[in-house]
Amino acid sequence: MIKPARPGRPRRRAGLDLKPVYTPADLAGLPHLRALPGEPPFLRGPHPGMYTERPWTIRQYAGFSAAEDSNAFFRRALAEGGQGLSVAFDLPTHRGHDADDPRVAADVGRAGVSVSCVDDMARLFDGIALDRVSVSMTMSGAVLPVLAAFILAAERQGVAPAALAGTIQNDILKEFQARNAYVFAPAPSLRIALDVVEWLQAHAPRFNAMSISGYHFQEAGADAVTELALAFANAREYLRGLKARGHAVDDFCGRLSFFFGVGMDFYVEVAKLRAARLVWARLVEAEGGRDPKARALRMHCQTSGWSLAASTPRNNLARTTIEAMAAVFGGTQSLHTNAWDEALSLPTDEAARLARDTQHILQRESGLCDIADPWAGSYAIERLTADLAASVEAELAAIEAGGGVLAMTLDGRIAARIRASAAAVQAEIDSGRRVIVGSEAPATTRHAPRPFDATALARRRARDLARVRLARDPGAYARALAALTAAARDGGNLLAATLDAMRAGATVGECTAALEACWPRHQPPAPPVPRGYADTRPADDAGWQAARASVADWRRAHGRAPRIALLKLGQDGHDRGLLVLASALTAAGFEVACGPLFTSPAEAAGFVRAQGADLAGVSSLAGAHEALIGELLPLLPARLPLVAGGVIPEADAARLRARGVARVFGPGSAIDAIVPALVELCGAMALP
Ligand code: DCA
Repeated sequence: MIKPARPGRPRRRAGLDLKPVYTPADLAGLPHLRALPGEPPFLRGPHPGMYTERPWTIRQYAGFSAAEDSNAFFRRALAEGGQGLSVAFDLPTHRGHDADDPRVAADVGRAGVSVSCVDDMARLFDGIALDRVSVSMTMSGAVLPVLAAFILAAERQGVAPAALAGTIQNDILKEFQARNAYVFAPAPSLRIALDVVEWLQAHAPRFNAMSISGYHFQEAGADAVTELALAFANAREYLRGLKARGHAVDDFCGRLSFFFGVGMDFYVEVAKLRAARLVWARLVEAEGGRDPKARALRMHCQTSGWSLAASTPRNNLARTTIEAMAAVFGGTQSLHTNAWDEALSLPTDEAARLARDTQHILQRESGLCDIADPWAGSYAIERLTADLAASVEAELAAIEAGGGVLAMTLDGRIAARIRASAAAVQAEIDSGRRVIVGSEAPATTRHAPRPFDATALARRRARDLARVRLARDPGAYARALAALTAAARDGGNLLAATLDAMRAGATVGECTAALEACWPRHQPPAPPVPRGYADTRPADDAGWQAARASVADWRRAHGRAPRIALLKLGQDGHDRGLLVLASALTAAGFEVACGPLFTSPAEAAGFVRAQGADLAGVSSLAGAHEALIGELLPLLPARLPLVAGGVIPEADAARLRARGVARVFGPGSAIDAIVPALVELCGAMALP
């Protein structure tokens, strides 16, 4: 007699409980099973034939250095089969600074392309027909001058706004919750975002006026349910804001799109994307939307950058392929696949090509496009889809009950929750409960990052901007900037006023300064150290016990806890790694102070002194480490050890060590090894 197989244990994945076996009983009572793709509630996709009629858009996020360098890259990508463009701007541009502003010099052209004026934007799209290629721009902070520059660059090509197809991210709330690329405080930022939607609706109806992001929550540490719940809570806030301005939901919802991250929890991710469409259709209906176009969610997906590992990095090709397949099975309209080397540096050309070709293989060799929504009817996926949708709707109700997403953003509850979840995930990895294959192997891959000549770029950018400033009529641009300040103060559409200013020759930084005359730049206080690591890491774990014992020994010897100041420098607001480390070090027994974001090296040195730290640590993910840390080193108290971590290529790490940085911890460094290493460095200080 055949013994019935014994099902294994249930597993908890990305915020959901997965049963080992699903049966027909799991489908009982699910109302959506009979719906077809292209039909409300659109769970099975926004179009009837899905990829059988048109595959998803291969849209790779890219941009670096100056406009002409990125233009060459874009043209090559389009010639080699890229289907749409997605522009990565550098951090100074995101934060509304011109490339020749000395405060942001170290970050210019590093993590994206530097764009400060209409001429830059025109060079970025030189030879690329903006009425034929759809362009997505990841820009929310400095959305007004950057979008204005794009519209005016298209105008120079003879392309009217009405002919433009593309997307502007314009999702400002998530910047305060997870990503930190804001310029102004939440209230004026929200006004700016809604002004942009209004202007586009009136003048550029084919352009997607918002790309509302869950991706950044996932990257910052949120699970699948929280990713969707926060994206929809923000979407609901925008939607209600537009309704309050007198717009009908059906008039603008069709041009709001979404952006989700896709990680390694394959089944959950497929179900998540299907559930997203269900929740959105219901939410829009509840807010008064009736037009099917307004209720059909369209999305862009990006494979998870966070899931990429630095050791054995070519394994990342497999990870990205799996994640891309989940996005495709989930029915995405547009997809970015990460390059395998992104955990080591910004992607090289060859790695970027492999990432793009992964999508071509999926589209053209695998047969994945032959069937619309192929997981429909699966006991497991349908059940997970329904469970996820229900959990997301429960969270949305809880956010409403908690005072709404704006209130919860302003008082930091949302950010605190994501950070605690990120720290818990790290504790799972460190305790071996979450496996990263290859992470135990020594980093052996030889990798040559894209060369970058910061001095030459700074010279070029200064020359570009000097030319623009010289060519304009000083009276006209100054008057237009004054009108922009007046519009901020007294009302009037801010994109219209910014278009006037940039047409008169104003720059991104000058438009931002004109708005700053009314609204000061937003500088939030340093975040509190998140809990989460201590709650999740098992106390009896041997590696963790040894790490904590090393801190306890130091405390006994010195009669106090070792103090570490953790810093971000420059415009790099990616603070997940820093806050996870802060959580782990606090749990290990350190006293941790996190510095505020966007500090100069001099301000950071002042912070370290004020904290009386025994040790300082800098986390860098945006490539400006050599310049910024080099400036910080001589400003620190003599003999105070400085460590660095983040995405720092080995050659840069060697140079930093030679200049006096005590240790450089690459991505994936184990907390159990970091803690005793830091304790040892604190010991290098004179005993009291
Ligand atoms: N059947 C019929 N028509 C289709 C189908 C199909 N299966 N698939 C696509 N189409 C149509 C669309 O309706 C659309 O036409 P429209 O302009 O008249 O509405 C056109 O083909 C293009 O398809 P779409 O799904 O809009 O694809 P994209 O232009 O790539 O836009 C979207 C995708 C998610 C909506 C957009 O917001 C986007 O590109 N986001 C990217 C955001 C990004 O890059 N972020 C980076 C971090």
